[in-house]
Amino acid sequence: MASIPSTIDNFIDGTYVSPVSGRRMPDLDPATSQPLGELALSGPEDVDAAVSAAHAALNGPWGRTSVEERAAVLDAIADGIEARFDELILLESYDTGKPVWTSRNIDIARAVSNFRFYAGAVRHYSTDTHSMAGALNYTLRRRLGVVALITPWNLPLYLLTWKVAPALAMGNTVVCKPSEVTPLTAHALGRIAREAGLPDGVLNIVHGLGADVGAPLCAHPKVKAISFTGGTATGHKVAAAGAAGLKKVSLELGGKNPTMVFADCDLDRTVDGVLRASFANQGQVCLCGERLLVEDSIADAFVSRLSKQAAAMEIGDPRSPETRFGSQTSLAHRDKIESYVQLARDAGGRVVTGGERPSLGAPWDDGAFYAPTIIDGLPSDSRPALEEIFGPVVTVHRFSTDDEAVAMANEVEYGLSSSVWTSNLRRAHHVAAQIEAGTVWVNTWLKRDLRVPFGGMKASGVGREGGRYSLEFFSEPKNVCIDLT
Ligand code: TXE
Repeated sequence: MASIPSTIDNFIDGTYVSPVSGRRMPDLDPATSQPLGELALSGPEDVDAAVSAAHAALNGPWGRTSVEERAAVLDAIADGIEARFDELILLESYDTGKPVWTSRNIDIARAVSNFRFYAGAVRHYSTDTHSMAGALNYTLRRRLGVVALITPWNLPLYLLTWKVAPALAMGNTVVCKPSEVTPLTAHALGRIAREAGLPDGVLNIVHGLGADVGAPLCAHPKVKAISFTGGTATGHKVAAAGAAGLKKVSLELGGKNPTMVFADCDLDRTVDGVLRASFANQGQVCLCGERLLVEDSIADAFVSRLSKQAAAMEIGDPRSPETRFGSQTSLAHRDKIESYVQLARDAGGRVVTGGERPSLGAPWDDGAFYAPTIIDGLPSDSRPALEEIFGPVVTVHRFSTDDEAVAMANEVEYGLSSSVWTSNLRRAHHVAAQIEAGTVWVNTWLKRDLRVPFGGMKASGVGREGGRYSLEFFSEPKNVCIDLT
């Protein structure tokens, strides 16, 4: 089995330490419900120790590093992740229930890319000058100081490194709060960063529950900014804590993303693409399309093809290289998904495929498995069609005109992403411009250039991360005006 630590301790000031309270709780393998290790249940005193270490490190060697020195450390961390690639793949799979195929090709691969990308981005980042009559203005960008990075359980190392890399690139020190559901790869990152030469106190990781660790971290007076990815409900709490302290806050929250399929789409390519957009990572990606909007004339045929491919997905042992569909990340989350399917049934929805726990035999029947599910016949304004389920459940809705499709796409409170499948170029541009979402993919899904602005609007968040957007979030601009007369 992967080198899973028996105790998952905090990483503060360059060393692994137990929580002051000594309290712990089991970290479970969601595919079998077996315990993996004992997670530190930290509290405000642990948060304070981590923030103090981060604050002190600002005035240590890290505070005197150049851009090139910081970029070199980011590259060294990427090397360290690569050196432990197979170990991290297994840790992520055991912690989340996702197949090792997903962990290898999505999660850990992207963790390496995040560090390599921001090493390059900061090397090439430049600021502005503004020349005026009799004076020259130039913009300096300085680090913020200690920043809080709070992340969820669906893509643990992928999303944590997406925040750590740019924050460090701009010279900040960080206190990370990974999800209590999936602590293992964050735990491993501490050692990797230390061995890569990151000075003690620059990266700190505090484990525990949101209310006990996340909330005091957001409220801490020495924390200058918060970057949060998680649910919209918690996002409201984080925003309120940030506002109280006038802190910069970046929120990447939930979504209820429309997948819009027009009759003139390339059918084979669209069925494959929509299958991924619907069920990648067991539907646990904030960018997944849970609302399938299909043009009337092809709807029955499209749904039939999609459900056949969904039913054929290889579900089972997440550690088997053939598996493409693992377990949800907790029993509690699987129960939430199940409750929405029941709600859909009660509302008259027709389950076309899935809608049940697959029977996989021991030890998987004790796990949080749920079959990929497609539900037809529900109004597009019913609760299962409007609320974020965050699992492998897609509701189908029909439209007959472009305007109707756009209206259905925008009727949700969220605005994170959308995918549009059509061969009509004019329609693609026109529809993309009208959809209320931070990202619109056309004839593809989850194709990611890390330089682009990434984030949502409405209930899906505030702010954008990615490329210079992240570098600028994690820094403070200052204008200097030099009189030349
Ligand atoms: O997220 P939470 P959860 C959605 C999905 C899911 C719902 C809740 O619908 O069902 O969010 O998931 C920490 N102050 N997404 O419970 O609660 C918490 O410990 C500061 C979408 O995982 O948002 C964890 O580390 N921090 C999402 C992190 O916040 C607090 C991906 C996220 O937890 C806190 C995952 C507080 N008061 C779930 N309370 C996406 N956008 O990708 C909790 N936390």
